[in-house]
Formats: sequence, structure tokens, C-alpha cells
Amino acid sequence: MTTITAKQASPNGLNWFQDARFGMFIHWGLYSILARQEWVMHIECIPVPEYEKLAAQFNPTRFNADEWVSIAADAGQKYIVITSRHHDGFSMYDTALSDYKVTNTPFKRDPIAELAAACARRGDVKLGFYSSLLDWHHPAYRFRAESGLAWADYIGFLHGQVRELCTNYGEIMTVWFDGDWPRHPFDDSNAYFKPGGSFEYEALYDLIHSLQPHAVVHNNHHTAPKPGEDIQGFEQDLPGSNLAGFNTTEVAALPLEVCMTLNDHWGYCEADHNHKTARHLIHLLARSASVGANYLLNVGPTALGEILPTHASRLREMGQWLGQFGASIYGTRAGALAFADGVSTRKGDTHYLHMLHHNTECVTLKDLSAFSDPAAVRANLLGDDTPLPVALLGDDAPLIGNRLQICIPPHKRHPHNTVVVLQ
Ligand code: FHN
Repeated sequence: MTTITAKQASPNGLNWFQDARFGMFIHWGLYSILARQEWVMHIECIPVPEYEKLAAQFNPTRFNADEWVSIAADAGQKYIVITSRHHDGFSMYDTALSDYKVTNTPFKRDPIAELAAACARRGDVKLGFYSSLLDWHHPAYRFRAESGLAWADYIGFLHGQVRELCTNYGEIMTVWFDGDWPRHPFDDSNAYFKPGGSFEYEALYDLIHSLQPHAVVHNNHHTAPKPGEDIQGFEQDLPGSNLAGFNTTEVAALPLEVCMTLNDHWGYCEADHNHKTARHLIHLLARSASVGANYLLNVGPTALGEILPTHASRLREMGQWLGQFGASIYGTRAGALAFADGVSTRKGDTHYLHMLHHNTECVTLKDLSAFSDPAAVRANLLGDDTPLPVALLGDDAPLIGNRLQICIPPHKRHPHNTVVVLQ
């Protein structure tokens, strides 16, 4: 009997993902105890036996899955992607494939099972899992010579964990892989990053698409998408820009997702107070949506299981903006209108202008090709539906040609992002 393997997420899954537009990324693990970000084991050259001792200290007594899911929901985040196992190799769920896991700590509980139950209770936030391809702890990844294990043993572990994640926690919306980066020069300091062979992506992706037909497969390798990957991701950059220095890949014709830290680190970093403002975050959300990308915004909870109050506050403020103007983000696709000081999104023949500079009084649209009849365009303020006058200019400056101009009175502008609807 031939096994039917799905080669991509279902159309429903892909559409749901693109409509969702805004998610919460969570980096949480043993590294949260040291509070010096998720790469602390590598950066501080902590030997495995030393790092393993952290497991005996992990007891997030303030963890409350319903609270985390409510923070995401109140922020307007439609999904959560949480680290099931990061590069340090510690599993944050009750895996049957390793004893190096959260249920073997003083905490004893499975926080991912509790998050899955909390998402199911609410019904308006879906859950997905981050899975690190590299593993600084697993004997079949890092210590094959000493352990006598083979690369195939690690592949069995990796694929086995993905099968657990796709089987034991209900319907999930993504599996988000990370760690297979051709950019890393494998020198002595990181030779143990080097994979011992293929990750066997075709079988891995088929496994996901077969067990979770609506889940999108994402692999954060910073190169052109491979067969079976449903979305293309950009890390710390908008699609097409490369401030981070490793986003040199062409933007593919796939659903897109931008992932970013709220401050400068993914895992909890006590010294990092460089938290982005709500205004900047709302702009990043709008800019991502304007190029057809989701915005996956990260929080790094503490070892006690708390999302930082500053991060919760920023997310609440984003939720307040989305409560008024969410129609310009959710369910939209890349914008068709270009103008100074802002970006646009669209839903069919409805266009949303995101005015990102508070002191911009008027929007001028020069490329009117998106309108069948520019003279019939109507403008309203999103939020209170205030009608706005639309001037079709052209005779006054023949060299510039026809253009539409919409002006918004100062008292009607939002301090962070004023949205005008054109129909
Ligand atoms: O090394 C990881 C890092 O810790 C974090 O998980 C980010 C999230 O996109 N991905 C890798 C860096 O590219």
C-alpha cells in the first residue's frame, strides 16, 4: 500500500496562517534560569555536566498557561510558537525520547500540555512548536565518537520528537525548525554545531503534513525555501531588508513571516532593557502586513514563568490599537498603494492606508492603477468611519499628473498609526 504523503499544508491552513498576521514567539528553557539569553551555554562555554545541573533548579512556580494565552489573545496575537527544545537540547515537554526534560525537574509538569489545554479552552489562539535541528547536548549529535551512537540515532530522535509534538497536543498550527544555517563557519569554537549528515527534510516535512494537515512547516535556515516548506521566514528584518546581516535571500512567492525580539534577545536576558516602544512595534506589524508577512513577536519569560511586565504592557498596547484598527491587518494581503510616510494593506478592492507619521496631514497617491475609477474612490477613517474628502488632482500640476489626495484633521489622527480606508 502506498503511503499518501502530503507535500504542503492544506489551503485552509495556509489561508488561516496568512489571515492571522500576528503571533507570539516564546523562548523558554533552562537558560532562563541564568538570565543571560538562550545561547549562554555556548557563549560562556559551559560544559554539558555543568549546564545539566540547571535542570534540578527549574521550578517556574509562577507559570500560568491561561495567563500567557490571555496576554497573547489580548495583544491580538492569533498563535503562539513555543520552544519545545532549543539548541541546549533540553525538552520543555514530556518527551518519551529523552530524560533531559521538564517533567524531570522540580516543576514535574508539562507546560506545553498546559498551554495546549489553555489554547483549546480559549479557542482564539492556536499553538505551534519551535524545534531546534542542532543539539548541544544529545550524544548522537555532539558526542558520536564518545557515545558510539550514529547520526541516524539523532535523526530518529529529531523525527521522533516531531511525531510526538504532532500527535500529543491536539491540532497545531506550525512546526518551526531552526539551526541548519549554512552561514555559520564551522570553526573550533562551534564545530559541535556541524550536523553529522542530512536532516532528511522530505520525510520530516511529510510526517508533519500527514499528521497535521493544516500546520505550516517553517525552517529558519535563511536560504531559499526548500520543497515542503510552506512559508518563508525573515528574522529580525522585514522581507527584502538585511539589517541583521544574514537575510540575503530573495523573497519567495510563499506566505511570509517576520520574527523579531521585543528587546534584543530571544531568551530571557536580565540586562537587556532595550525594549521596543509600542509605536515601533505597531509600525513593524503594519510594515510586515504591507508586504504580505505575519509578525511573530517574541517574549522570553523568566525562570519563574513570568512574561516581563514591560513586554506584557507593550503587547497590551498593540492589542488596544488592533482592537480599533485590526481590520487593516487581519485577513489582509500585501498592499498595492505606495505613498510617503506610510504603508498600505488590502482586502480585495478595499485598501488600508497606514499613516505612520503623526504629523502627516495629507496622503498623496500618485499610482492610481489599483483603482478602476479614481474619481469614484471614497475614503473613511478606520475606527470611527468618519468620511474624508478625496481630491482628484491633476490639472493644477500637469507634469505630475493625476493623483488622489486625502487629508486627515489633526484631532482625528492616532498617535501611532492612523488608518484610512479607501473603497
Ligand atoms: O540561534 C537561534 C536563536 O537562539 C533564536 O532561536 C532565533 C529565533 O529566530 N533563531 C536562531 C538564530 O538565527
